[in-house]
Amino acid sequence: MVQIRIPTNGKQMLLAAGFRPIVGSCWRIIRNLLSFAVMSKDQVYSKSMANIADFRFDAGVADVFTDMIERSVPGYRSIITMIETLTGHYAQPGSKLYDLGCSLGGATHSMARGLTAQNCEIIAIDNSAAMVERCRKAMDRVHTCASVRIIEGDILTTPIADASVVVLNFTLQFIPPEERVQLLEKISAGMRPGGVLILSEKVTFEDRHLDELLFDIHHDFKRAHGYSDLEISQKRSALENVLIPETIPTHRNRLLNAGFTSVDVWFQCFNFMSMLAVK
Ligand code: GEK
Repeated sequence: MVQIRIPTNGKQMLLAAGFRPIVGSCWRIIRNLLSFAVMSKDQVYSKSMANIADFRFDAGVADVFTDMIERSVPGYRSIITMIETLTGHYAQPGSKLYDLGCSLGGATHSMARGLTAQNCEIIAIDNSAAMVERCRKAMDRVHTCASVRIIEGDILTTPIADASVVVLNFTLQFIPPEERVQLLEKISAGMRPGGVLILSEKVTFEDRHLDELLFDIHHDFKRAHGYSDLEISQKRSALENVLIPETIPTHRNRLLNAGFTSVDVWFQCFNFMSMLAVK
């Protein structure tokens, strides 16, 4: 995505140029239009912190989330784009499509774009009020043949029913490991035969050399995208007890045991991957 920055003194520039009569009424409209394309830069961990609290999806994170995830997760944009194609392929008429842990609705938006099956409902859920508020605003601008519901709630307690497409795009890693089996069993039980779960996760590797190599390469990726060593190390501490990655075989076996019939990786970039699990 092209990064556009609105000059903070834009309003003053227009006033100085003699546009006073129209500035007041138009400026808010211009900013709203431009805000669609604007990504605020993630500087959450740029200053040295005496104590680093556990990572939270609060308003400060929600404000910069698109920039944060695109500069932190290799392949994120490709996965988001492919969710559109996968939705077109797997969505069944009259079924429900779920985006679990939707954040600002990146994947929800892709599902809406890719959907051609009629009479579907897209349900996007997140337990961060800050994310849900911004997701609702962003989804207001999306045109789709489905009805869209954005719910503030816990995916562990939300019912899943009659689903043909379910997306867990980098969300399962934030669910306590002991809760993951039950969540995947609930998703599987709520899916139609032939439906798909798209599960994207940061992963670890059993091979120690490969694990350390890809861990380091991920940090090189972050440096190449403008994060300082301080930002990388403070964010890593904040995520330590919050984001718990697992190996690809652990994910595959758990999905098969949960009732999915065909499970494999369809995308991988360093220590980030996405799986398809077909019901
Ligand atoms: C994307 N899928 O852009 N219930 C509901 N939401 C939760 C829960 C829970 N129990 N736990 C965490 N979340 C998105 C990106 S981000 C991934 C997903 C990342 C939510 C949390 O509030 C956050 O918005 C999201 O899961 C994870 O495609 O930041 O790496």
